[in-house]
Amino acid sequence: AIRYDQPAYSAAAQQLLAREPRLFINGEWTDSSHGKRIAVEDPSTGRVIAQVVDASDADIDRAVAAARSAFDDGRWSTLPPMQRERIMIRLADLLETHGDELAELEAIDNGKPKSMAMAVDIPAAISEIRYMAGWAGKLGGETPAPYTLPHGAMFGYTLREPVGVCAQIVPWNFPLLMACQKIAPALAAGCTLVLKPAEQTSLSALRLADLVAEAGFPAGVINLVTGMGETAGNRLVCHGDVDKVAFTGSTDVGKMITRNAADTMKRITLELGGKSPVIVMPDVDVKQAARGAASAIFFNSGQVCVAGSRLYAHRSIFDSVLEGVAAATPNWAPRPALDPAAQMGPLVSAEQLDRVMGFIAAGKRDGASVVTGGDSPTDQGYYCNPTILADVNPQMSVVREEIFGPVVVAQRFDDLDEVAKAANDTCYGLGAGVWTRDMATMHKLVGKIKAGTVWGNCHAVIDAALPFGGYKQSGIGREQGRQGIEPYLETKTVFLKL
Ligand code: TXE
Repeated sequence: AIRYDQPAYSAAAQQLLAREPRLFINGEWTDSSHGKRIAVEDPSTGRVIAQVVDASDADIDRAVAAARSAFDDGRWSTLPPMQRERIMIRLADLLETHGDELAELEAIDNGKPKSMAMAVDIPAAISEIRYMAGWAGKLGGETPAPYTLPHGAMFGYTLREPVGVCAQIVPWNFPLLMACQKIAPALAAGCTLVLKPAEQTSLSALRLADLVAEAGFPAGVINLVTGMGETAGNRLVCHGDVDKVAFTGSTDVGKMITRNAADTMKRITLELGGKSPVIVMPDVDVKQAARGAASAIFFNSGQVCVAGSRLYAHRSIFDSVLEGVAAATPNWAPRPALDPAAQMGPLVSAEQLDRVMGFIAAGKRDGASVVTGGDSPTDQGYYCNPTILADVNPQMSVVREEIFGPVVVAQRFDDLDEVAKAANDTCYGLGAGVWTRDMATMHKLVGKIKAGTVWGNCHAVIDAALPFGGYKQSGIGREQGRQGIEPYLETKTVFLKL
């Protein structure tokens, strides 16, 4: 086994790690009502590097109460929209100023290479806020022309009002980006919120709360609670004073949230799991498509909801595509997240590594063959080698279930209808990649594939201005773009008899 050394943390990171575990409620750092803690691990080493609060019911209730009164007294929603926009832009600017530090926190908390966090997570998080800030002053209703009924003149119009207090529960794969994707539309709409990061990755959210205070948000508008899903998360979902839940995470928990939010008829948006196909047609530049297919699955160690985890290559080029993906794997050999040479880091946790290894073992038992990887390069930290499985069939769990690791299953196909059917043979519908130079083929597949996003000759590109979300069991609603702010707004219709 290779021994990996994680380079030393910066002074800024060490300072954050040394902090007393606290919650950010009503504009200040406060102690939890009890002493329960969650250990924070660096997945590159497996070492415990900090403790965060495991919020109690009383803590959650306090955070919700703060968000409730901040919403009810209108301290945020009745600010002139351009002022909300300015404060949001200030937060985005602060994230930019502290980008390097935030990227390091993501690296030591999630395990992703710092260089990747710098290139992807941080700029995308900032864009979410800047883009949504622009909507604050541009939201409005409809005003049809007045008309006359026998009993008098009528004038009707609509108002768009913020939905209220939002519980925002995010996962560990893109901690800061997911947090910003959630808070930005809520803030632009005039909502107040309680944010709960994943228990594995709370560090960047803690730093975000500092920057929230510095940006000048009124107290109680943004509250941050760290804690476990089944307790803190569930308390938020069931809370009578929460109006809306926005969740990104597993499909199983998404279903549970749907059930638990039903009693209070909360508005919900869910961004859940996926098993996204990557389809390679016979006319492509094979090398280029293979490199694309490799990064579609190995980026962020495959811990991406739209990871291209099912590779379908046309029979005539299958072997060379597979060779190309295999040839790319050395570039994705996992390394410690702070190693400047790292392109892929470890998985987030021992639990996730076990889960991924369990899937690989099941695939082998079912008869899949391992083309590359399938193992861990070291027993220290949670590394998994980039893995390609071939000789699979559509019944195997490795083909059907979301693995959420650097594991791709490769299959052959003969024609377009067959591959479209195979691509759709899943309960998920989040993303799909199509590689072809023939635009007629491209458009045909775009039309046939049931997924919230289809990428042509690329994969996993997102943009704050374009909606993101899932068909089928990959979710409900859309985030980002104009559509992303809708779930944070109610519509009130007003009729006036003149
Ligand atoms: O997710 P969870 P886990 C998938 C992926 C992964 C699997 C398990 O396949 O292997 O899920 O990961 C909070 N009420 N995705 O167990 O549990 C939890 O605290 C309210 C895909 O880590 O869904 C965390 O903040 N909240 C995915 C968040 O939900 C609850 C990203 C996500 O955790 C809760 C992550 C409850 N009862 C995992 N239980 C994607 N779509 O990108 C948990 N939580």
